[in-house]
Formats: sequence, C-alpha cells, structure tokens
Amino acid sequence: MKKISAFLLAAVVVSIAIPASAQFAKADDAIKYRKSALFVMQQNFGRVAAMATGKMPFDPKVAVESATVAEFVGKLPWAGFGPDTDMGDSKAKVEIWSNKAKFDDYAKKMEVELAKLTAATKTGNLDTIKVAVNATGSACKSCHDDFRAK
Ligand code: ASC
Repeated sequence: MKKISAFLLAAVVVSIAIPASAQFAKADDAIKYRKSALFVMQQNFGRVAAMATGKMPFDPKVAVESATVAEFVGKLPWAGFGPDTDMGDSKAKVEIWSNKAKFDDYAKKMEVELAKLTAATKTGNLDTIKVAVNATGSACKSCHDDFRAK
C-alpha cells in the first residue's frame, strides 16, 4: 500500500512539475486541440463561403447553422496556444509567442467577423453574406500571412 501511494504521489508531483499549459496534460494535446478547433471552424466557414461563391447551392438554414457553429468553435483555438506549445506538429510560427499581442488582436478580429457572419446569414440575403464571408476570409488570411508557415 505504502509503495503504491508513494508511486501515485510521485506521479502527481511529476505531472504538477511539468504542466504543458494550464488546461492540457501535454503540449501535443494543446496543439491537437487548437488544430481540431480550427479544422471544425474552417469546415463550417468553408460551407458558407462555398454558398457565397456559388460553389454550393444556397441553403439559408444550413448557412445559419454552419456560421453559428463556426462562430462558437472559433472561440476555442486560442487556449491551445499556451506559452510552451511553440514546438510540435504545427505550422504555427514561433513569432506568435514573441508577438502575442498582435496574434491575440487577429484572434479577436476573427471572432468579431464570425459573429458578423452569423448575423449576416440570419438576414437570408446572399449579398450580405458575401460581404461577411469576404471580411472573415480576410481575417483568416492576414493572421496566416504573419503567423502560419507555408
Ligand atoms: C478558408 C481557409 C482559410 C481562409 C482563407 C481566406 O476557408 O481555410 O485559411 O478561408 O483562405 O482567404
């Protein structure tokens, strides 16, 4: 019994001593988390963008649902960019961590544009949606230009 408790205590101490970040057990989990959130966001944004560009038939109900999911999931990736997650299976440039304020501004901007996109889909007007899709796409692109490796 004593041996087992000592082992468990040691395991707890080790996991406290080397936290990957406040919310994830290891840096790889944080990276997987942010990539997953960005992927789900992109799939939903991409669907609305495909409707706006005529690559997919416009279904107003699906547009609202997709934009709503993109808006919500778009709030999630940032928790996965903790201080010790700058190395791993990722295109994220190290400049994110040396320029965090700028990165955070881009993230905020994208969240704002995604909220506007949801509002635009609720009008049911494809021209209004197109404007919001372009603004959201620009927000994605400007951050990628600075902070994502090619
Ligand atoms: C997408 C996607 C991006 C943005 C960007 C817009 O669907 O994956 O990175 O839109 O291409 O310019």
